[in-house]
Amino acid sequence: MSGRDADAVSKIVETVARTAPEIRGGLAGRRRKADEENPSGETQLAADVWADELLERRLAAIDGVSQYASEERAEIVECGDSGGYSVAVDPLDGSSNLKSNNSMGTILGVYDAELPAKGRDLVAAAYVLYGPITTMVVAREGEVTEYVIESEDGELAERRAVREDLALPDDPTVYGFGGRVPDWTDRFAAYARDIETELKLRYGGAMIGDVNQVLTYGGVFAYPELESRPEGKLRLQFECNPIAYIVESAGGGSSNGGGSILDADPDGLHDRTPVYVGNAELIERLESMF
Ligand code: P6P
Repeated sequence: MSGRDADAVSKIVETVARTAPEIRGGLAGRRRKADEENPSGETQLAADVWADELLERRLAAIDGVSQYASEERAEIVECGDSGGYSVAVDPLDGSSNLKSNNSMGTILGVYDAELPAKGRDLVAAAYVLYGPITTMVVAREGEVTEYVIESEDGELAERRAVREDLALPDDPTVYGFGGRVPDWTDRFAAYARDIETELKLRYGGAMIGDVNQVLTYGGVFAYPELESRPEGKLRLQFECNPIAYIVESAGGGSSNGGGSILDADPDGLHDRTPVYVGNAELIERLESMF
C-alpha cells in the first residue's frame, strides 16, 4: 500500500500507550450501562463508548492511518488518505469485569490492508492490561516486548521496557477456557479433560488478563467452539488476530480448530471465531484431536 509512513506504526503504538492512563483514570465514573448495544449485540458500558471515542479521535488523526474500526462500532471510519494502515481496536476488552473490579484490557491490531483483513496482514499488535499495574505488550517484526506504563495525573509519564524478546516458557503451567462446560463440543471437552489433569485453572473473564497469564507462565487460553455457537464468541479482527499475532511472535501457536488464526479469511468486520492460543505443543495437540 503506498502513502504509508514507516514510523506511523510507532506513532499508533505510542498513541495507545499515551491514552492508556486516561482510559484507566476514567473507568471509575463510567460503570453504568450505555443505551446501546455493540455490533455483536452486547450491552455497552459508558466506559466502552468513551474509550472508543477517545481512541478514534487520537488514532484517526495520525498521518498514515487510513481506517479506524472497533468492536464497539458497526462501520469502519475512513480517515485521511487511502493506502495507509488500518487500525482495529477492542477499546475495553472484558468491560464486564468493571462491575467486579477485575482486570481488563485494550487490544490493538495494525493491518497493512483494508478491513476486514487477514491476520497475516498485521504489521503490529499490542494490548494494554489494566491490572494491579498498567502494562503493555507489543509485538512487531517478530519481537515481543512488555512495558510498564507509568503515569502521573492520568498522563503517560514513561513507557519502560521490562521484558524484551518475550517468549512463552517451555513448561506450561496454566489454562483458561471460556464458555459453559455443558455447551462445549465433545471434541473440545475431551481436549479440556486432558489439559485439566496437567495444568492449573486460571480464568478471569477478560481475554487480555488470561492471555497475559499464558504469556507469563506458559499454557493455553481458549474461547472454544460451542454447541450453541460453533463460531465461538470472540471477534477475529479486534481480539483473535492481534492476540494470535502476539502469541505466535512469542514462539507459541494459535488455532481456530483448523489451522493458524492468522490464515483465516474474514467475511465480515465483526466475524467471530473459536480461538485457541498458547504453547505450540498444546495447540498441536488440540488440532490432532479436532
Ligand atoms: P464469558 C469479554 O467480554 C470477552 O470478550 C473476552 O475478553 C473474554 O475472554 C470473554 O468475553 C469472556 O466471556 O462468556 O466468560 O463472560
